[in-house]
Amino acid sequence: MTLSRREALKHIAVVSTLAAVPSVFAASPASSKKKADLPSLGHSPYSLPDLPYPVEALEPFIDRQTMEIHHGKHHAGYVKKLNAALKSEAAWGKQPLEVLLQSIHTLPESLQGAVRKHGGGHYNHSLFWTSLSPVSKSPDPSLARALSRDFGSVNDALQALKKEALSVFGSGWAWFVVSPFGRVSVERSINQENPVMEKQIPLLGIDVWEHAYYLKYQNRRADYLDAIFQILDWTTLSERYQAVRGA
Ligand code: MN3
Repeated sequence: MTLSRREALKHIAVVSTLAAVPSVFAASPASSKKKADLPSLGHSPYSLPDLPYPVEALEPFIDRQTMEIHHGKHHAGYVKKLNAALKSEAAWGKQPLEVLLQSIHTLPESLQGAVRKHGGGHYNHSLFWTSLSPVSKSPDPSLARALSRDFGSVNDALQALKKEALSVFGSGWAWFVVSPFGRVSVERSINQENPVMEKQIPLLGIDVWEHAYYLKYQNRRADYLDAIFQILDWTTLSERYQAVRGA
């Protein structure tokens, strides 16, 4: 399928505004400047990324069975359905996932629903797995200073994120987003929508779909959030923050 001229122009306009938006999947601060226009999730066909730790590594905070189903079934399902939707969309299929998400309002109608659900699902979970670690340290001075400036303290920032996460009705996500000037704020989204669709830069997304916690925590979403805060990968979050600040 080829883009109409009008669609193509709209698309180019969107893409040209994206060059300055850094990928949050930068591998390290050293490479972050080069990553700005090279999102590492790439373009279709997508594949399910490996977890960056063994499937049971986050116990007792997140149990093995939840991780197996969440990563191996739910996330895998988003990848499969996203690939299926993009298979017949030659032009859009070559675009990086972040570009598809940022173009959500101008995508052809036939593609919009699939990118919103499964593109968002693939992006959000890829970000989520790499935001957790069995070895949680603490934010580096630059991120700690930003959180203290914008919320009062690192703990106040987490409490603000928790409040936002508890206010998600039904399935969705709670987010730390970073402005290009380094200001951090909290947001929430429904289903698999995310800040990228609003051209914002996510630093951290917390999955509050029941599939993320129900086996172990049942209806106790607050307990799940407290557990997640014990296993945040502050090293990666700090690198992401620096990548945005340094871009
Ligand atoms: Mn999920």
